[in-house]
Amino acid sequence: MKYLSVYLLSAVVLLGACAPAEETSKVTSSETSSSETTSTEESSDSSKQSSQTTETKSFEPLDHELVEAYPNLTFDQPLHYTTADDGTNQVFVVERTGKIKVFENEEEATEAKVVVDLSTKIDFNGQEKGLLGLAFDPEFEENGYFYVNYTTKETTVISRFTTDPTNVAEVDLTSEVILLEFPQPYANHNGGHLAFGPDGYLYIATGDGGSGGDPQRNAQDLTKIYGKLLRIDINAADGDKNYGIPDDNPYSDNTTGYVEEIFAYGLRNPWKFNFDEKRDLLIAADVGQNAMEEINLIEKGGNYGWNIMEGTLEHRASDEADMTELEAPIWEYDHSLGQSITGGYTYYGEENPSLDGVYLYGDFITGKIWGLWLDEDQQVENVELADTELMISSFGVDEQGELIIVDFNGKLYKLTEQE
Ligand SMILES: [Ca+2]
Ligand SMILES: [Ca+2]
Repeated sequence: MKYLSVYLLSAVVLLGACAPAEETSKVTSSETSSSETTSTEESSDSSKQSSQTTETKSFEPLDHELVEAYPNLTFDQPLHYTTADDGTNQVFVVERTGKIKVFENEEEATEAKVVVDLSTKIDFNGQEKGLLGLAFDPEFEENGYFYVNYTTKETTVISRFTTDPTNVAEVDLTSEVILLEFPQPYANHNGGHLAFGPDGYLYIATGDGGSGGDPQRNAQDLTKIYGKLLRIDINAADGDKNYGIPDDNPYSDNTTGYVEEIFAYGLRNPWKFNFDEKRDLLIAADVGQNAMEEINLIEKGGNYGWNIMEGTLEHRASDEADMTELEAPIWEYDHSLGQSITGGYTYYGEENPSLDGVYLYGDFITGKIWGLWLDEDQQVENVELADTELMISSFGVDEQGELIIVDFNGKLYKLTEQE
């Protein structure tokens, strides 16, 4: 309990430093700019913080309007938007019901072609099942490889398909090579996002297996694949596996039965993670149980708490875990603001300069979109950017770095800065 107190205290301090930005919202920036005229403890606190920061940037976003990005296109339960980053300006949308579609990244696009239809392979009964992820090989232009994450009736499958990179609208289902397949104990919490890191390795989010509260304590169990962020080397097939384990994975070559693919653990249902390569960050949003939605900065080998903690709240004590070893989220919000976080991306586009370097994310249930500013000392400032009617299932970034918001109801949107 001593460790717990220390942990909770430091978590409170962290959040205290962040300030309850949902309440302050735009007020935060005006308070900051008018701090000279106030002499409250708050303003002296913030100036102290500023003096410790070598590069101070106050986060003052302009107003943003939500607009349809491709008014002529509608999708069936879309949950991901991405590119092959191959300079073709094509973009891809993943539909939960099994199709991946491609179209030219033009506002006036009228047709999205089916790249692959996996509806015969997948099972999408249950709200969180289906085709859940898509990532293109870093060498896609040469090898035509892309990777998907989907559920069958009983399992999760991570597999590779091959297409002609010059004509992606033709994929042969027999080109599938399964990398990983593991049972799903419950229909929910299947993670699903996968993406290549700057290290060239493929990262895969798994949920805690499902049910509620992680009854099997999978997320804290290093012998289980659930509740983890995995990392594999798709260029190093090893024995009977179609991939290799990076030598510096935390449990590579262990003799204790730990899952060698583990990169980080203690996650509940990480719904979208991303690499902010400019700042060398791996950011993961983790969906909460009944209380807290969280954003984590993932470090190799880190334990992100679940199901001992839900955000900075104790969820279910553990006799084994050392509470000082748990990583607190960099940001969290309670269920008065949202009930299912959807992680996004750091914005480095051109169209919304006031969001430059800001991590954008949202909530699937309430439709709110926020910007999280993170400075070099990992002090954060959170501002609500939009309160929408959307079911935000994902964010995506096009080849120009512009951010797309994916509405599970079928349309794609973007934020447009108002002068
Ligand atoms: Ca599951
Ligand atoms: Ca956590």
